[in-house]
Amino acid sequence: MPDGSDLFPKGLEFMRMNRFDGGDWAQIERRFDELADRFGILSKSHFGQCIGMRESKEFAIQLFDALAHPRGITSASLLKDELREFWEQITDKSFDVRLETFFDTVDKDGDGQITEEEVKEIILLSTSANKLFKIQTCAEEYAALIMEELDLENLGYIEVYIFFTIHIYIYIYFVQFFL
Ligand SMILES: [Ca+2]
Repeated sequence: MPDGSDLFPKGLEFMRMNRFDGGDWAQIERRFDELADRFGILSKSHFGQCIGMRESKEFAIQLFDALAHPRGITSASLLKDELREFWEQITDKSFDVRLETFFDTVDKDGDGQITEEEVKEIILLSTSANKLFKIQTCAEEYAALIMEELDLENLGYIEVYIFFTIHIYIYIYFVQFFL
């Protein structure tokens, strides 16, 4: 299995250890202490800022949900220990762990399937604001292309096969690369 470091979609660069500019845990912890309320609870809306993400707030929220869902966290807030777990997952060096995080982030409703709408949304959310207008006009076309390539049996969704996930991953990378 390749480590995938060259295949990372631009919108997910923060997951690469060497591009993650949120700092080490001590820095994240300091930001947590600043941003959390007096009970030591960090609201979901501060999550992206706390971990030092450059992506949009909407993207950070979708990532938050992807990390919260498998842990059974349903509140829109985090304790420091939970944030530490989230942070460890997104900075994990294992390709499999990062792929899983990526899949869960795309699979917004967490049903284990990726629909065309979800692909379109992740393309939009992982795009930097200055390119957004250009991408908005193409996102539909790209999402359709990805579905055409990966939804081979015309089910209307892509199932959780790692093989497919890797392909989505590469597709989104190239879609952004060429824009
Ligand atoms: Ca889904």
